[in-house]
Amino acid sequence: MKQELYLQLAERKKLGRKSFTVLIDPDKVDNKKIEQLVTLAMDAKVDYFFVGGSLVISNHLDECIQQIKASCDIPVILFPGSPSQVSRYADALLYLSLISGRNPELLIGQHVVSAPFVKKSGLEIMPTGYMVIDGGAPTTVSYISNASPIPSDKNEIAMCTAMAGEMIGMKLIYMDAGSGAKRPIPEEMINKVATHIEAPLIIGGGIVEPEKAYINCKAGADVIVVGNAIEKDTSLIKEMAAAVHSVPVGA
Ligand code: 1GP
Repeated sequence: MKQELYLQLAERKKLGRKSFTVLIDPDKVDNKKIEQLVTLAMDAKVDYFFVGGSLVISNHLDECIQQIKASCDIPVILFPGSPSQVSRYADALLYLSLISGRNPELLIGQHVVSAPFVKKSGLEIMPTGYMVIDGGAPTTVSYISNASPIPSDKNEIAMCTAMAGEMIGMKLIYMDAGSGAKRPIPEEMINKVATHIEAPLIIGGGIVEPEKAYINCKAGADVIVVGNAIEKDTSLIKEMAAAVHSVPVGA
């Protein structure tokens, strides 16, 4: 199985180099917007694109990814809200298992149904322990997943969940307060989790200020994901990327 991007992330983590990712929801972009985002992302030296959403209604996922791939070398990683969001044009797939919930469909059920299709795609598969953290209000992901998020002050639960996920074999841990969360994940929780796992730690949900992205990295995040705030103000791409990349290497 391909491992190129995972090995790159693991190496970056070893070196203490932080990565910035722009999340693109195919439902919210047209060709012109994609062109604008790609130009800004290249200029800002964005490390990755995540493409997906909890509820992708449009059917232009392939087209969206092909356009990004044709215009830049930034790796495109699928962040699927459902098994239908698989495109062979991407570079890799976050193979998400919702380890913070107790919904068997999202832990393993949907994976079983889609396994042959996913394997046939030829994508790099990145086994990812996905943890939804309470962001202060129900988000699309918390509603769709039909699973309770981890309360944002229960650092030990988050820590144990991430540790268990890693020991089960998850290569990445993604803690998400949900798109547009009112409250992003507290630094204390990020720090607690980061100091107890070796897998690269992805953090997203409700990050609207570059300072918060920076603080999260200092607390132990390896990858910062921003979607909503950039949809509203694309100039944030540059500021967010600069903040994440300004974290001293090895911090
Ligand atoms: C959501 O982590 C991502 O799944 C990003 O969240 O859209 O709030 O930046 P935002």
